[in-house]
Amino acid sequence: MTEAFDKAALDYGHRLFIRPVAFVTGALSEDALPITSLPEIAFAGRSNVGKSSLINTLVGQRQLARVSNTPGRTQEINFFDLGGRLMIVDLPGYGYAQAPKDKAAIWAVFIKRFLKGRTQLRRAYVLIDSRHGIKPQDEDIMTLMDESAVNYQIILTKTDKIKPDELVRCQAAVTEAAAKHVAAHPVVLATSSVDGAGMPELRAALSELALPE
Ligand SMILES: Nc1nc2c(ncn2[C@@H]2O[C@H](COP(=O)(O)OP(=O)(O)OP(=O)(O)O)[C@@H](O)[C@H]2O)c(=O)[nH]1
Ligand SMILES: [Mg+2]
Repeated sequence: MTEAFDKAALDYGHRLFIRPVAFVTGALSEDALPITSLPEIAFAGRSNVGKSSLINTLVGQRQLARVSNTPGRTQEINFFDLGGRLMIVDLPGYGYAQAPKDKAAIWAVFIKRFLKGRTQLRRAYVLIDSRHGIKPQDEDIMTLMDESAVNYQIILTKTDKIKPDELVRCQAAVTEAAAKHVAAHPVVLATSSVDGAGMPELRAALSELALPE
């Protein structure tokens, strides 16, 4: 399933994302979370799936969120204020096998409590590597959000790395899996931070969740 955005919606999204974006804070614990009333959207997903890269491509700044070849790079919850209209949240990745067990467990609790308890969170995005599809840790996070009534949508990443027919198959399989989750948006977005695929549509979707102009 794809979602159609008309030119006006795409333009509106474009206008939001040319606004200045500012790093607010990186929170390592719940008491360090910023107190704001801005609507928030958060990017969640396995370590190395491309969360920080997606944020950089969305806002058109190469080094806003820290990107790394080393999985587990983003260790705190990072907040970015987009033009005073939307807070973009970069979550630490889950499922990083090499992380020390105790550290991984602390992150998992922190991420889960954030997703469950953050009242201004309008929508979470669960990023899935288009080469790998949905993994058990993704299922866990999705089930947790179903149970906590957190709206979320799946975004396929790194589509520049697969062939068009592989993308069609992956999107169909993931769409079918999403349909089994009550809180999942039925549309699965396909993106690439390298060639920019899916970015205008994602900007348009996010602008609907932001404070109005
Ligand atoms: N080809 C390609 N590579 C990508 C894409 N997005 C991210 N990458 C690469 O994947 C690696 C991980 O990207 P990050 O954005 O740091 O991933 P992350 O999900 O933020 O990782 P953690 O913070 O460790 O959870 C980097 O080497 C990126 O350059 C993409 O769309 N296409
Ligand atoms: Mg990251």
